Amino acid sequence: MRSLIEIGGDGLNREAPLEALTGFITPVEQFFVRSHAAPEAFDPGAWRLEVDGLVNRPLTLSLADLEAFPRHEITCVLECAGNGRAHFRPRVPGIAWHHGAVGNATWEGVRVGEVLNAAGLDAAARHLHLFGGDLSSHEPPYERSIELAKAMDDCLIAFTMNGAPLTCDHGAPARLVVPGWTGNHWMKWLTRISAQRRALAGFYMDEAYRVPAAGTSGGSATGLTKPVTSLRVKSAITTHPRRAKVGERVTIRGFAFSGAPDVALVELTEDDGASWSPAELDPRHSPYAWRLWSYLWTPLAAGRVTIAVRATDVGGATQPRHASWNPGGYEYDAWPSVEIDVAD
Ligand SMILES: Nc1nc2c(c(=O)[nH]1)N[C@H]1C(S)=C(S)[C@@H](COP(=O)(O)O)O[C@H]1N2
Ligand SMILES: [Mo]
Repeated sequence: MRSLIEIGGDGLNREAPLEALTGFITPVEQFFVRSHAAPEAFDPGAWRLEVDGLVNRPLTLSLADLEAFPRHEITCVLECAGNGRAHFRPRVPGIAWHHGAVGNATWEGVRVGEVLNAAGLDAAARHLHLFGGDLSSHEPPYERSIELAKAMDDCLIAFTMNGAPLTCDHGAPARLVVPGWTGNHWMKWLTRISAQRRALAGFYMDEAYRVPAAGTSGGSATGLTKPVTSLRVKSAITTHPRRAKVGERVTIRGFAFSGAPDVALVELTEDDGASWSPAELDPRHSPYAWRLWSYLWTPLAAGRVTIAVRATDVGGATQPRHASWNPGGYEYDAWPSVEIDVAD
């Protein structure tokens, strides 16, 4: 089993080698970690979640209190908004992720909506402010807010990942799960949620995790930006031979996902996009989970062949040839490609 690769930068940042991401469920040992500050372990017995702000009955919940709410489970992708950043040209500052800051896991927990309703959510609330237990160990503090509509719709306060209690690296004892949205929304070591009229202000809302609101390559004329939210349609190649022989069939494999929330089509090209052939999609899928795919390829001529892949989601969006450059290096979604040397 290939282990995670330390990627450097502030905090704890590890990504998976793409060739390890071949399963429908990503084991915790191969699941990337992105922590702005070195994570601390929390005593689950002493841990409390504060629920306050625009609520009629502010709550202080122990883990046992939280676990008494109805349990829900979802299998979905967690991807860092900066996954692929190392491949932008010109280069951009920030953690230089290759393509392994992504994984697909089963998360179990309770609905944010049910917890907020138990606290008597006020109709005036529009945003949910999120605070984690690593706040004091980082400057500026990693704190964020999320639109209440998304939080109420399908977000979970999760305590398990792939059937086992969350590890400290992944936010134990409880973290937010935001199906179909980029990882920056998935607050770890959750200690307080606060219903508010307005979005939270601060570096991680107003400066980081934003892309140009208009224009396609590098900026809007107006300088307006918007937050990264829904995952873009994306694919990756995890398995391929480096060498092949004319007339001998080989298998190419990978995964694809979208915030749409499902993938409709994965295609491969060996002629730089002039023609495409569909890959076979694995039957396992659920909304916001990734879809494994495989493609049987028989080379017809000797030489070095570049094979590229693109995915199309159920909303009709297709992965672009080139990613849209932006100063934060977010949403890298260009066609992935590999080279195979074909001999006679
Ligand atoms: N409290 C806290 N939550 C956090 C972070 C953090 O640094 N502190 N990093 C966020 C980012 S940017 C990502 S991509 C995901 C990564 O989750 P993982 O480490 O479980 O893969 O956690 C998010 N939640
Ligand atoms: Mo991230």
